Amino acid sequence: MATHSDTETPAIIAVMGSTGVGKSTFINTVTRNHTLPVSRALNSCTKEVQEVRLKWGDEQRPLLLVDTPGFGDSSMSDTDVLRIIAKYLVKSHMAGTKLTGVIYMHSIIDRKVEGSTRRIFRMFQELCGSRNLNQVVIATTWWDKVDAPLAVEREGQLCSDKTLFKPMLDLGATMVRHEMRHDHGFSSAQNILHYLLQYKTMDLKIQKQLVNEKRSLPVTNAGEVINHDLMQNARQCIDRLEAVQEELNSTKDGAMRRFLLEERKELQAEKKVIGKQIKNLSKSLNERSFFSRLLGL
Ligand SMILES: Nc1nc2c(ncn2[C@@H]2O[C@H](COP(=O)(O)OP(=O)(O)OP(=O)(O)O)[C@@H](O)[C@H]2O)c(=O)[nH]1
Ligand SMILES: [Mg+2]
Repeated sequence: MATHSDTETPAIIAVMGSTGVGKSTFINTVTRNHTLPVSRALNSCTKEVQEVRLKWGDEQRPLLLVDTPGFGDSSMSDTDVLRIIAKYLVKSHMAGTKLTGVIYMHSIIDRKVEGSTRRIFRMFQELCGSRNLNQVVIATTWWDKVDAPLAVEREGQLCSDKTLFKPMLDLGATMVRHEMRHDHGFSSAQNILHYLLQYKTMDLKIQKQLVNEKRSLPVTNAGEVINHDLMQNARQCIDRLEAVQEELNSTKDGAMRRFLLEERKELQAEKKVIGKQIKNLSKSLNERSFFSRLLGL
């Protein structure tokens, strides 16, 4: 039987998603060892992109699984996480190594899908590009901790809601249950990889935009999704601050003034946080030079 040599370019599959959904656990399960740290604590765990090499199937095909930091991280903004992933994708694109598939993990335990998470879904779609979505598997996790009927109901909503996974599924992405109840999820993980490995390699939309079109991260479509909301939040916060100030100027009622002063304090704190995020963003704007250096321009 023909075997694949060690020097052969490996198939690459990246794993992305929010923090704590089980990305590193998935990779550890496939490799049947615990190379990657996982955390039971409330803090996010993976801070950098990490590659894990293994041999796949009877043919011993070289395979590279790419673990990524989770969105909604307890110590990094989503922009920071996107920047870390984008850097990795640019480097690998320039090294001539291409992805064969992407797994997006989502925990079925989440009782609500917040606006920030829905934004990550949209960002992820833009990161991949519509044409590549047939090489995307959306894997739901944590089935063992939710009542089956409830989990199935949530899964149905995830599939049918236009602000959740419906747009990606309509464009060819596949949604599967990654259940850990049987063999700790080993065969489930194998099925997902097996499905993705049938495809040829692809260029993600964000790779094309960063490398071929030489865009900077904030003006890629994925970057814009994250920035758009940030700018909108900033505008809303400033408008509300102005309105509160006007009300304060026009009322003499003691109780009302105390209430408004409290609200102003909260809004000022929120403005400070948004300001920090915008500063972070301009840091990534300067990455034009980082990518230019990388491109040798
Ligand atoms: N019960 C249960 N626990 C899970 C499942 N998937 C992951 N876990 C646990 O969830 C915790 C976090 O898992 P990780 O693999 O570190 O999650 P991650 O997505 O890599 O998180 P970040 O690195 O922070 O982005 C660990 O304690 C895992 O054992 C699952 O399907 N069911
Ligand atoms: Mg992790």
